[in-house]
Amino acid sequence: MPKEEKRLEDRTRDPASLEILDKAETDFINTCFIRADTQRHHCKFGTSGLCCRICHMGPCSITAKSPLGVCGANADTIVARNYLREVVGGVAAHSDHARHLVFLLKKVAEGNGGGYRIKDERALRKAARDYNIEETGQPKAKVALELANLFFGEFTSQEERLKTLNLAPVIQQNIWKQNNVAPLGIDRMVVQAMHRTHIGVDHDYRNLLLGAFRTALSDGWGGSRIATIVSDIMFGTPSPVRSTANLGVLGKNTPNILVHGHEPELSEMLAVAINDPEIKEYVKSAGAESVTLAGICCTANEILMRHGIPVAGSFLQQELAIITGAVEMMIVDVQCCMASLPDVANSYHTEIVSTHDIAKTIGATHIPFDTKNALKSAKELIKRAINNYRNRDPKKVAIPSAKNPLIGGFSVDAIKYMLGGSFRASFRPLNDAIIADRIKGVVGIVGCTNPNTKVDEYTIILTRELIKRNVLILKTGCTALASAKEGMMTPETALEKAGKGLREVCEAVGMPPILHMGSCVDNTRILEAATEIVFEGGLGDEISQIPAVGVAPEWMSEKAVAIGSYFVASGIDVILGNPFNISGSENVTRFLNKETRKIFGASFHDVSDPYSAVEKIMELLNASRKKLGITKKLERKLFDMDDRRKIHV
Ligand code: SF4
Ligand code: MSK
Repeated sequence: MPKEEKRLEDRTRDPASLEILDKAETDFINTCFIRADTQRHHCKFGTSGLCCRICHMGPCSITAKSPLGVCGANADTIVARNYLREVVGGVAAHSDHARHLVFLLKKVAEGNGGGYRIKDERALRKAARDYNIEETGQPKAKVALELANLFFGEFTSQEERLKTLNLAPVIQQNIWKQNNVAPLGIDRMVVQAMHRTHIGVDHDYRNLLLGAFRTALSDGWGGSRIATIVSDIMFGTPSPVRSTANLGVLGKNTPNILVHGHEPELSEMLAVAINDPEIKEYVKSAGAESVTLAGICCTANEILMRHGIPVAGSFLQQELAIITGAVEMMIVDVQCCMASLPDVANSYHTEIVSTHDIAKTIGATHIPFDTKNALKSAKELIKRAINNYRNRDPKKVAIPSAKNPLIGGFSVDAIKYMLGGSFRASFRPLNDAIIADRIKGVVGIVGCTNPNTKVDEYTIILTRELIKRNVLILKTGCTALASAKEGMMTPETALEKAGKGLREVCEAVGMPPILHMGSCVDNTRILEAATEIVFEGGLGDEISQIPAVGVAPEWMSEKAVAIGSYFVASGIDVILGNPFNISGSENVTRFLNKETRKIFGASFHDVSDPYSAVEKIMELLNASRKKLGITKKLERKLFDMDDRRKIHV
């Protein structure tokens, strides 16, 4: 073991991952964990944000002896520009994902949707009403076309602010207008951000950072929100569903197909195709009873939320899944799919199939996904994977036994139904429980996993300690999968660990204290939930007043930078388990970690240890509670059917 290498048990707390990391050593496979060791001495100019590669007079790096770049840019400008460019990367990824879905909605509305249909007409009509589109008595195709065209306008709008901003509380909208951060069209924001960070344009760090918040808002109240809305219309609004998570979901005696990435079009069709009689017959001819379809990363979250398809693992398990030797095919699309996958697959029989023309990797088989013939394409991919089953080498197979049951599928609609009942869906019982101090507040724990820290550790400790302290947890992305793998997403297990007040509320409404709300694009469901709490009343008139905090414990991607930024700009404090690359500028650090509080009512907080994060979160929640004057515990009052009937909706 090289001197720099971490001990196995310091890499991750997940037993399945540990088992396969051990196998990786035996099989001589280079994984991201080993590469993280060799890359550990990160360049300090990079980590402090002080490296500028924006023009070819440089690259310039700022030091005490050379405090200015060739063009005269100082540390503040360079750090702020780099931060804004990270936000742009995240916004572009989420929003392009949204654009692809809007194209699909349009095709379906025009009758060219291949095998796709509008699965949730209720969601379509609600979205139409939210955007002031007349839907009563109108055929759904007409409504869908009008909505798709409106959404295209959200990308291209040159002078008008995003219509999606109107879904936020009015005070939030006013704050954005007053500070000139209400975004215009998403594409315009992305282009403008790239323009203002070109050499010789915007040098004022405050202006650049406000530009970053504006661009991020075009994701949180633009691209990502649109992606979630359209996914729910096309594929169904999630409702609670049982599933299982971790590498143990892989079948020992079945061909295993993993879907990995983000966009749900293909995975949705694979989830349908897997049950097609033709596939059932085909797999028998290969000597197996059935095919196992499972997900990795956020595609896992998408098909878990709507179909209960099992989760094989989170971001850092993508290579490990292949090393089990039991994966016939891994189908990838966009975002978070490692460049190393074909190299790892080379040592086994796994075929890596890329499906998106903007996302190719040398060594992967590229089979563009044809949405016009989606079912046929999906079936062909499954058959190809089944054909590869005969190449599995039993001597190379080791599937960990670890897997745990979970409940996913908590869209805002689903939470409303759980709280208020089918006929009086409402957030009222939640607001009342917060007011009565049975629930201290709501915390969104989101984001990725990162091999620079012990995987899942921060997330699990934080979640466990917060539910003990009566905090309701909303989760998305790979942090949701961390809890799922740990077995904390079943009502029973989690309820045993929750504090008395939270447990009483959850038992009364039949809801777990940790709610899986979807993929990283679905972080907007957390904003939607915060907005519902405001609209329900009694906990402030704007998002920054409600006792709510966001946490990105083990984040790694540019999308996380965009998400954190739109949370703060929406009035939600954000705890970062690992800091942004901004330490090279005191001014930028102060602005993001303090001064935004005066603008948005929220800021970032760097807290590298989960126990300190718990303290910080409780301090923030209690401060909000104090401001609202809700510090006293009220008598326990459980909502029965009579109470639910009285709820005003
Ligand atoms: Fe250097 Fe300025 Fe060019 Fe950046 S933009 S590389 S600081 S000269
Ligand atoms: S997949 S962005 S590692 S959450 Fe959305 Fe997971 Fe983070 Fe990718």
